[in-house]
This record gives sequence, C-alpha cells and structure tokens, in this order.
Amino acid sequence: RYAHSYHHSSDRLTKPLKRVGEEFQPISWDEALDLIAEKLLKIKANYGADALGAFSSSRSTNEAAYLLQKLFRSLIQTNNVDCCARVCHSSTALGLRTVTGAGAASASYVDIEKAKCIVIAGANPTEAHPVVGARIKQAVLNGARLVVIDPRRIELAEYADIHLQLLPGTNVPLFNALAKVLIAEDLIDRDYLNERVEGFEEFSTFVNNLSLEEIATITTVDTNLIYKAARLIGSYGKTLFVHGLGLSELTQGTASVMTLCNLGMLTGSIGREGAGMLPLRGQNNVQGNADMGGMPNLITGYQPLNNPELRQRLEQLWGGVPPEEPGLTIPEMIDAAGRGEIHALWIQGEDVVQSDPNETHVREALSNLDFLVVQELFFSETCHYAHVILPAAAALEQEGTFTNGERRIQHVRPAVPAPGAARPDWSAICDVAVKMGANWHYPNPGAVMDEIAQVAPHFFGGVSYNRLQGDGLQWPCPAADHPGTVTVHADHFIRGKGQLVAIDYLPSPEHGVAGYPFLLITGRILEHYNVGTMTRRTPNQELVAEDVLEIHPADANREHIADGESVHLESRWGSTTVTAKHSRRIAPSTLFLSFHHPQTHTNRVTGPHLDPQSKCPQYKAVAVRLQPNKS
Ligand SMILES: Nc1nc2c(c(=O)[nH]1)N[C@H]1C(S)=C(S)[C@@H](COP(=O)(O)OP(=O)(O)OC[C@H]3O[C@@H](n4cnc5c(=O)[nH]c(N)nc54)[C@H](O)[C@@H]3O)O[C@H]1N2
Ligand SMILES: Nc1nc2c(c(=O)[nH]1)N[C@H]1C(S)=C(S)[C@@H](COP(=O)(O)OP(=O)(O)OC[C@H]3O[C@@H](n4cnc5c(=O)[nH]c(N)nc54)[C@H](O)[C@@H]3O)O[C@H]1N2
Ligand SMILES: [Mo]
Repeated sequence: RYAHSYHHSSDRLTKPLKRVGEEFQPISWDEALDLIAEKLLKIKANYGADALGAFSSSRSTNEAAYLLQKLFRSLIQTNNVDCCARVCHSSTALGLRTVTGAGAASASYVDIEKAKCIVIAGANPTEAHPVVGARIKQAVLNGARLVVIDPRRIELAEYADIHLQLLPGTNVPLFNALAKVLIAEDLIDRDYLNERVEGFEEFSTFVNNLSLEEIATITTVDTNLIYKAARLIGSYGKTLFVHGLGLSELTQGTASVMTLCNLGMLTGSIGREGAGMLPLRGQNNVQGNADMGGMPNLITGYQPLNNPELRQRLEQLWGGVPPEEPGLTIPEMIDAAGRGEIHALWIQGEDVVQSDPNETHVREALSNLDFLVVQELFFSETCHYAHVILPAAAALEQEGTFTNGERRIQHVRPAVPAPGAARPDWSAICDVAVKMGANWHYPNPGAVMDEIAQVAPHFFGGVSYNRLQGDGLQWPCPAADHPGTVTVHADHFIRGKGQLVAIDYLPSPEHGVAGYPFLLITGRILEHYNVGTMTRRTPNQELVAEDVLEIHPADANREHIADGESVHLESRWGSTTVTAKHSRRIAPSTLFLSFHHPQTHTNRVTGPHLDPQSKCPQYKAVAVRLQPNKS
C-alpha cells in the first residue's frame, strides 16, 4: 500500500558510475566528483556559462534543490535551472501568482472539513492524492456539496451533485460560462469584489457577451448543467476549489488556472476559511523545489532576478550573483541540447526520457550532450545517456525537508541507512562546489536551511530546523515568532488587489486534427508513481503490471477492438503499442493512458505543444488514431 520496499531493491545504484565507451564502470566518489568539477569548468571555459544547465529533483530535499540552483547560479553563473514543476504545475504557480500575488495554494487541507461546497476540476484525488481524496469523500458524506469537472467519470464523480464532463482542453470557456451565470443571476459577493478585487467591469462585459450555447457546443457540456452547477456554487458562495493537472497541462494551462481563480474571486472564496484555491501538487517536494528557486526566472522564494535588494543579499551570502536575464526552461534546454547549444546537463532525480513529452526528440537531444551527470536511485531510462551517474540516498535514508501542497515545510530523518556508497544529493553537490573552488561549508542540512531563511526572509525568515519538529511550518513564515500561515490572502491579496481576467477560449493545436479522431488524455493511476522506477520494484507491480489504454465500449465496438486486445496508437508525433481496456469511465471519442512503464512509451505519442506562458506541455489532450495491432 505504501510501496516503500523499493529502497532495499537489489538493483539500487550503490556506486558512482562512469561511462567508458558503451559501458558503465564503477569509480570512487573522489574520482567522480573530480571528473564532474573538471568537465563543468572546462565546458564553461569553452562555450560560456549558458552552455550548461541543471534539472533539480522534486523527489529530493529542499536543501538539495537550493544547493543545485546555487551552484549553477553563483559558481557557473547561469540561470539555466529548472525543475519538473515545469511539466507539472508550472501553470498553476504562474496563474496564481499573476492574479493573487502568490504562486501556491491559498487554502490548507483543514479547509476540506470546513468547506460547504467543493469544486474539483481536473484532479483525481482518490488515485493521485488518496489521503486528500478520502478526506473529500468524508466531507461529502458529512454534507458538503460537490461539483466535479473532469472529462472522465473519476471515482469522486460518483459522490458529486454535478459532474461536468467537458471535452479535454476546454476549461476556459466552461469556467467563463459559470462566471457568466454567477454574474447574470447576481450570485456574487459584491462587498468582497468592491473591496478586494480589480477588473470587475471589464470582466463582466466580457462574459456577458459570451454565448452559453456556443460554449455548450465547444465543451460538450449541456447548458442546463452549466446553469445547475453555477447556481449550486452561487447558493453557497464561499467555495473550496481543488484543481490538478487537468488544468495545468494544456496549452491554455495558465489561462485555465486564472479563469478558475475568477470563480474564486466572484464567490469571495480566496483568503476565507473553508474556501479558496487548493491545487493538489505533484511529487513529494515539487512545491519546495520551485520555492527553493528551481526555476530559470526566479530565485529562492519567488524573487525576481533583477531585485536590487536580493542581489545585494546574494552578493553577501553567495559571493557570486547570477545574470539578470532568465535562463531556459526544461523543454527549452532539451531543444537547445538538440541544437548543440547546451553542452552539459546535470539531471537530478528526473527520468526525462520517460516523462518529458515527445520521447524521440528527448533521446536525440540527450545523446547530443558532451557531458551529462545523473543523480539517481536506479538506472533509469535517462541514465543510458549519462557520462557520470551518482548514486543517491532516497527520502527514507536522509535528513532534510520537504514542502507539501499546503506550503508545509516538514523535517525528515533517516529511517534506514542508504545502500552501499549512495549519498544524499545535497552533500554530493557541496563536494562538487568545493572541487570547483567554492568555500562552501555546511556541516548539516540544517545549516542549508538557515541560509535559505536569509536569502528569502519574506517567506522563510522564521524557518529553522528546531522549529520544524512536530507538524512543521506553513510558509509565509517571515519571523522566528511567526506561527506560519494557514490561509494566504486573509486580509488582502499579496498582490494588493485580486485580478479578474477576461480570457477567451483558444482551441489547442491538438483539437480537430483531420485523420486523428480521438483525444488522448494521459495521466496516472493509484498503483504506480510517475515513471514507476520505485513502484515497479514493489508488490504494486503484481497489482498492475502494465499501462492500459481505456476506451469507451461504443468506440471499441465500432473500431473492432476487443477488451484486452493489443492496439497500435498513433499521433502526429509518434506511435506505440498498448493493450486496450473497455471502460465507461471515459467518454466516447476520448481515451486514457498512464505513463508508468517505460515499455508503454506513452510520451512517444505526446507532442511538442507548450503553454506559451508557463511552458508546460500539453499532456492532457493529444489527437490520435488507433487500430487493432495485427503484427
Ligand atoms: N498514485 C499516484 N499518485 C500520484 C502520482 C502518480 O503517478 N501516481 N503522481 C503525482 C504527481 S507528479 C502529480 S502532478 C499529481 C497529479 O494528480 P492529478 O492532477 O489528479 O492527476 P492526473 O491523473 O494527471 O490528472 C487529473 C485529471 O485531469 C483530468 N483532465 C484531463 N483533461 C482535462 C481537462 O481538459 N479539463 C479538466 N477539468 N480535467 C481534465 C483527467 O481526466 C484526470 O482525471 O499526482 C501525484 N500523485
Ligand atoms: N504523458 C504524461 N507524461 C507526464 C505526465 C502526464 O500526466 N502525462 N506528468 C508529468 C508530471 S506532472 C511529472 S511531475 C513528471 C514526473 O516525472 P519524473 O520526475 O521523471 O518522475 P518520478 O517518478 O517522480 O521521479 C523521477 C526519478 O527520481 C528518482 N528519485 C526518487 N527519489 C530521489 C532522490 O531522493 N534523489 C534522486 N536523485 N533521485 C530520486 C526516481 O528513481 C525517478 O527515476 O512526469 C510528467 N510526465
Ligand atoms: Mo507532477
């Protein structure tokens, strides 16, 4: 159930490895660290700092994420640092920051029990966040009302008052339609809007001019259901908006998040108890990784690179200050590697070959690198392209902190020893920095946190290990006597006023593609975790041994695809072969496939389209065709 047993799997990486021809040979830590320091410096000298880049791991600790971006920013002097939040909730962080001033949840998990009305949009909590999912179920059994907005009939749809089963990629028009009804029927919080929000006049003119009938056609959601949902939400006012990747991972990802925030503001929900925005974040430390500055345009605590006070602080604390221009995002670094502009990458705990979109392109780009360092628990698909592989200690084997989706920084301690010579990511980074000539000295990860508090005092100034015992602390926590923050924007929006935004629907390049009649949704299932390096090494693999393509029985019958039959699935970007499973969880003309096994090659099929604002890939709607696999 908890899938912990990966940690003593016999094929953990236990020694540093070095590529020699096509083979990997064990080397000592000292040799590995020397080699990395030498190569990084040489590539910088030959091609400039921006020929290097780093991906920090959202599976690793805050301290590891902080130090990796510090190494690249202060020693190498490039802002080419990013984390897997890019391919996950980058749209959430950007959308929330733009309209509220803070790129994280405004609410906390305790708000689930306090909420009278809950909207779940593009999240499948009973599978991807089972504890939160169970709490939502209990809240509904205790009388909370529930609206589910998802193209699939997820488990919580069975508990919902209303399920809006929209076409993938059409959140924006649906949320605009709900806003239109809320305003037209005066189901809005006028005092809240007057006091705390700007842009109302322009926004209401915009939605007023929208046609609900047109939106019903675009979204495939009946106008009656739109009215019903808006009236239910409006009758409660304060609402808890829970969202997931069904908003973020689309070309209109940031737009989806901001138009959902419109509903949060119209109903006076953001900054109130039992209400507000509660995005369910991804990996154990994806919130923390972005908080720590694992982003090319922002330093620790979401501080802009050109902030003069910050630069002064960094001068003192770091010695070197990075350039003011933002670096490249993960998809941009992959492209740049493909073009030969990025020569070296350091990839910490991210299996980009399996998890990034457009697998064939990723493989080509990585094979073009002069030098690739991978820090991993296992020999992942990405390791095949490495020049040096560093064996990492896992979450259960090290001290550090993780930050969860309600901004709660939590302290972890080693429960079991790391296997062989595997070491925590943070300490290996320190040693490389020292070999590169830095005078870094951190006796323990707590000392790293003390520095984080100094770099970003507005959010973390009051955070230190001795205060994290027990339940940890929710940021913002600016001072040693500050209790941490349960509800953000309680008195006023961090940005000053909340911003309503008028954004129109833009069909994605995957909508209405001739010859590709299905829209494929990719996502996750309960039994496996992302690339599955960990869960596939536990008894969970006996529960679910492969990824399957869910198809509505009506489509399956028309295409002559039997339950359990092998099918050939093809997009304009690539193809793969998978087992089909008839399922009424999915609507006709849409399909669902998970990406937990490398042999599924789900991401051969996903394409190059990114949200232009957040650069998040569109994993959630891909035009595909399929046929029974005759081979
Ligand atoms: N068991 C398990 N748990 C996990 C993970 C895992 O792999 N396995 N991964 C973790 C990670 S990294 C993350 S980011 C989270 C993700 O957690 P979720 O965001 O809950 O995960 P997904 O299954 O990717 O997508 C959520 C839902 O979005 C819906 N959707 C697709 N397109 C649209 C659309 O256009 N509009 C709307 N409204 N909905 C749409 C899908 O049908 C799906 O039900 O889970 C984390 N937890
Ligand atoms: N088609 C499709 N693709 C997707 C998605 C989708 O919905 N559809 N979702 C995207 C999302 S939301 C995400 S977050 C990504 C996730 O993609 P990844 O980040 O690639 O996947 P993970 O399985 O979370 O873990 C990455 C690696 O970290 C290693 N690891 C675990 N703990 C540690 C540690 O402490 N230190 C180090 N160094 N390594 C460690 C694991 O062995 C694993 O190989 O996938 C994305 N890809
Ligand atoms: Mo994620």
